[in-house]
Amino acid sequence: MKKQYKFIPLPGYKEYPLDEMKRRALAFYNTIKQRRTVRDYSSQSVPREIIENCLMAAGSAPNGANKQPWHFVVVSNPDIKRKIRQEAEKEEEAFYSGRATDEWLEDLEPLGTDRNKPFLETAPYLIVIFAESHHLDADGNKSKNYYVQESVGIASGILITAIHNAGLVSLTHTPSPMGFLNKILHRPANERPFLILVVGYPEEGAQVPDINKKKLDEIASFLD
Ligand code: IYR
Repeated sequence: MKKQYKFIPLPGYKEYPLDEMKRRALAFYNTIKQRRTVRDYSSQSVPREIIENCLMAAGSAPNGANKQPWHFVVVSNPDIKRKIRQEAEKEEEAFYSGRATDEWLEDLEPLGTDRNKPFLETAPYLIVIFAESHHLDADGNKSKNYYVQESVGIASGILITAIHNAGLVSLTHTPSPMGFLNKILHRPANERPFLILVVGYPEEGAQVPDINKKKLDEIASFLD
C-alpha cells in the first residue's frame, strides 16, 4: 500500500509583529556573523547532550522527499581520532606536495592551512557526516534518495549554526579523498563521507585570519 501522510495545521507557527521580526532578523545576523572557522582547539570536554541536540537540529533539515539521507558518526574515542588524523594527514601530504594546483595552493596560502591536522586529535569531537547515496534496508533492498548533496549540505549548515549557537566552535575539514573514513568507522558502501566537522572549545588565545565577507550588494540582487 502506498504511504499517504495525514495533513495537520502547521505546528508551532506564530506570526511576530513586524517590528519584532525586524529585530529578530538583525539579532540572528549579529549572532551568526560571529561564527568563525577555528583551527586551534582546547581539549576541554563537551557534554554529549549538547552534541545530541545540535544533531537533532541538523536532522530537522529540509531534504529530498524526506528521505533524510544522512548519517552522523560522533567520534570522541582517542584511538579512532588518531587513526583518522593519520589517514587524513596522508591525504593532505599528497595534496600539499603535488595533488593541489599552484592556483589552489596560492589561494590557501593567506589562510595559513597546511598538511598538519593536530585538531583531529585535540578537539573533543569529530562529527563525521556521511551522505547516503541510496538507501539499503535491512534485507539489502535498494531504494532511491533525492538531492543528496543539497540535503546533506543544508543539514551540515544547520549543524554548524547549532554548534555556534550553543557557544562552541567548529571547523569543516575535507581531506580528499575521504574513503578511508568508511573503513575506520565501519560505514557501508552506500554512504559517502561528506565532511568532517571538528567541534569543541577554542584553544586559549586561538587566532583566526582577519577576513571579510562580501557586502550585501555583492551577494544579492533585488528585482522589484
Ligand atoms: N583539505 C585541505 C585543503 C583546504 C582546502 C580548502 I578549498 C580550504 O578552504 C581549506 C583547506 C586542508 O584541510 O588543509
